[in-house]
Amino acid sequence: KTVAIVGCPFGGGGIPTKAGVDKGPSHIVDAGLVTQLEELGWKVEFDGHQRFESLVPENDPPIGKLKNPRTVSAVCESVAKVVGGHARAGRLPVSLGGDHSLAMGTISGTLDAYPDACVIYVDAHTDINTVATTDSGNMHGMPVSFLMGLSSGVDAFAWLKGALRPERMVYIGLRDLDASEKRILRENSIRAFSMRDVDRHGICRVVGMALDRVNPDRDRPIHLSFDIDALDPSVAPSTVLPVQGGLTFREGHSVCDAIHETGLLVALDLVEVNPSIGDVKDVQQTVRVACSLIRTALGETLV
Ligand code: DIR
Ligand code: MN
Ligand code: MN
Ligand code: MN
Repeated sequence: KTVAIVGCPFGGGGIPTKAGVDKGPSHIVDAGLVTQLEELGWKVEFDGHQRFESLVPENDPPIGKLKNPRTVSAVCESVAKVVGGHARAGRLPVSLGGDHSLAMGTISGTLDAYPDACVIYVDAHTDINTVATTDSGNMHGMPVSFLMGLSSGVDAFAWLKGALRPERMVYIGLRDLDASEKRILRENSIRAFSMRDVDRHGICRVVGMALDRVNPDRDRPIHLSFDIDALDPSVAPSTVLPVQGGLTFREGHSVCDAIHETGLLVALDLVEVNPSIGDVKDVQQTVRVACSLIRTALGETLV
């Protein structure tokens, strides 16, 4: 029962004018995450955050619209090796971001170790724009397309296998999609539970339906990729792209709780905490919620 904290201080896939997301991991660890998880009975492995400086090319001009493509690729390849290594050794990697382009690394690592794993992606956004459809060129809006092999032909990402099958991944919390992304979901029959589904059915039924889709026999390992912006901005204000109408504090925790209850969680991401957004109280609140979600996914109960 060992957790490995993989701190990923990286914002190269984020919105250039909203720097600071690379400071998320240090804030989350400094808030006491290691001790909190030890108190839950986990053995916690953490020997400092990942260091990406040496991987970053001196010159990284756009490829098509993609911003910082070689940097994002090199960082994610390195993260994939680290996460995959922990998973193969039987440790549960908890990756802290950083922007969500990191999911190309974390989910690749999980799939290397557990080829039959499924992914629960909790986010306000689908992050599934392709090389052809991205408007912004920011790669935090694209990781899922690369993981599914929908963005092929970029040499810099040759290492990425594109092995994630559409029926093995499901979204919860969506409310801010590009038209191109809605089309990609339809064309690939990707199951997506938006905030409208949460309104109608309640979060517990939504998580149940999501699991029925990706894990009908409840026998597949689960990778939970949690973007803090899935939560309402009133709950988690310090994030890169806050969108109104998100999950409440309890709904966010219910997702984590239900996933923990399956006993199938093998990897967790908590990304997009940006300590440069909002005032000191906003940052404190967001970091506290992030730690609390992680604890719940790892078995903390209320009573
Ligand atoms: C937009 C925003 N769909 C894009 N995506 C974001 O840039 O591709 N994802 N913010 O997190
Ligand atoms: Mn995201
Ligand atoms: Mn998001
Ligand atoms: Mn994002």
